[in-house]
Amino acid sequence: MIQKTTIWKVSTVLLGIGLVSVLMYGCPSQTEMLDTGDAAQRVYVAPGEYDEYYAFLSGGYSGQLSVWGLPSGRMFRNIPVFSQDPESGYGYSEETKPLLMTSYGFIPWDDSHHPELSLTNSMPDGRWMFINANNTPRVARIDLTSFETVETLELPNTGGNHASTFATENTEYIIGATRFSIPYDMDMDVPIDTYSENFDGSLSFIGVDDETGEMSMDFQILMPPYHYDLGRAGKGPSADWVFFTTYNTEEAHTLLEINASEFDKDYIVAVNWKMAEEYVREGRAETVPAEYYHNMKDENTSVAVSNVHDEVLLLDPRDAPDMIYFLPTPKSPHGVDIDPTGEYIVGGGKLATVIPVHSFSRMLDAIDNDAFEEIINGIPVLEYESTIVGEVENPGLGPLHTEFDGDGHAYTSVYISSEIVKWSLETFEVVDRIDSYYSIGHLMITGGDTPNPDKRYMLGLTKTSRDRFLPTGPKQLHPAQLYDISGDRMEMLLDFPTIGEPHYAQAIPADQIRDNVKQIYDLDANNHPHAVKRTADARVERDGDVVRVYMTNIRSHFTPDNIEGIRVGDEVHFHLTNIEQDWDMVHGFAIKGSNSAEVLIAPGETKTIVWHPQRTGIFPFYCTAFCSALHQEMQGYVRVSPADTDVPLTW
Ligand code: K7E
Ligand code: RUQ
Ligand code: CUA
Repeated sequence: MIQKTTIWKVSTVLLGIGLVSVLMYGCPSQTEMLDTGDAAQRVYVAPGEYDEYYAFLSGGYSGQLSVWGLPSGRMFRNIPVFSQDPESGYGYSEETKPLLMTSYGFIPWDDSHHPELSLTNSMPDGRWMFINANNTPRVARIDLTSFETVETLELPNTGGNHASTFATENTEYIIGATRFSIPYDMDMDVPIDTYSENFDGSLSFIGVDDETGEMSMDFQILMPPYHYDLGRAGKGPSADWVFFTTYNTEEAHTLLEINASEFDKDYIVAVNWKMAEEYVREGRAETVPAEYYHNMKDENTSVAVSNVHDEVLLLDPRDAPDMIYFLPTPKSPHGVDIDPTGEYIVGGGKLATVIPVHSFSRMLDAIDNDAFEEIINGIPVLEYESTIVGEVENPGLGPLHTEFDGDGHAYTSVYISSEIVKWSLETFEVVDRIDSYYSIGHLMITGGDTPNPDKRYMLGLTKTSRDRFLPTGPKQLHPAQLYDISGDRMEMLLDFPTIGEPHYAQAIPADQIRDNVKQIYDLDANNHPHAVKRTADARVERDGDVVRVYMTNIRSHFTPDNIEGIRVGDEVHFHLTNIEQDWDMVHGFAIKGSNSAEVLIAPGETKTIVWHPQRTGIFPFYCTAFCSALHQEMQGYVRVSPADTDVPLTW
């Protein structure tokens, strides 16, 4: 039976949507129009000059991470992380395929939302970048000397890892959490309507080795069956804590858009990770079965290797007191963000009419005074009044995410009313607002999530472009807008399309990493098992049906370039070593009829692509990257004969 209340709620939602369209189409523009020439000047980076910042934008459903310059809005690189990339061969080459292995097998795609730079004293140190996979829960590490994905780690017993990746003060941990509650034992086959009895939440603490960056699935915390949306680490006084937002504390499993919005408040979860770590050290965590993959590029050979694990440490808050608290927060909060001083914990209640601001010091007092409303699964719920210090009024409709300028202001993205509101951390009053085009998700201020923001640029990552660019059909790229926030008012400088759907982004001053970036892979240090470092060593070897071609590439020749004696049904491994040692001197390799991809091989690197010839004939292969005036000559032939041929193997 459909109850009246449901009908009422449905109509409120519809009313909301009506309001949304008014706001989206009818909203009078509040944009501070800069003199165009002035805006152009501020984003202009002259030919041959460098940008001030690297910006890293998550790719959302492209599963990638794109690298841009600020303020120019020029794209430098698209780094494949969780998705195969036929352009580079990532996820097709034998060296990179293991990075996409999971307990569900090889997964060629994912949805990546939140990039995070590694931190030292809560400031980006320019060593690594981490990013999450939302769908088949994983985290990845990208090496910022090569801008390549070097490691992926699967999160066991998790249903969608959205709250990742956020780093603690010195990257001791990267945090993760289950977005969708599911039975903690993932193989459990139960009716969905036993949600409240059988489903669980979990938080993940992924350790990061300070020297090598290598990740490890250190422990998980068992939580009530809510949805854990976003995480953030504290800083300064709150550096020992991490925070997560929850929604669906209603424990609904159907019609969530209505049923998970019923309560006035959900929670921000505050976890003392130092204490959790101590409990784990004391042996209070239980070892439970958990199958997950940990894949990493071997430093020596540059070949990724998969390791399968079968257990994880699980801490139950009922056995670990004084470690976790719930801070009631209106209403289905999405983002949680911590101000530069580490004192304010800002929620983004996407359905709330205010932006709630909690105080960390008041939270500690409330804990000391046992100001608890109730205790859920060993987790005390603090009284709302005991932690809240401000409610920003009139923030617009649908506040999501907040960043800071270090000058006493916070900037919150507001999705439904499609704007950014700037408010004071002293008075909690809105002091400025500016339109976004259109429907903003995250925003990112240069250093805006650190203790020491640069009050320079703000990037708004918006969901739809509509009329902003020349139209390209019903589906267009998601835009980003660059704002100058150095003055009292926000000013829009630039509007540009991006790759995939950027959710969050990170920025770092360019001179902090620029000089550490590798120009080549050192050929002498190439210990790939199938590398050939001199043209004289190039060769072809057969072992049963497996043929290995040890091939060198150098301007403008493949060695060998004519191969005969390949048979239908063979498995042919082309091991390609680019023996150049010049910056940016890449070669590509592609062979006709291959159903795999090409590979691009960087100077000094070895990459392998496997080919299964299926019919006889002459198959040309060639270099796909225009590498010299004789690039068109960089080619070869493979002769494929019947399976029972007498043609000898020659090259
Ligand atoms: Cu708000 Cu996935 Cu960070 Cu997108 S999430 S907007
Ligand atoms: S060839 S430079 Cu096809 Cu003219 Cu590329
Ligand atoms: Cu090598 Cu073109």
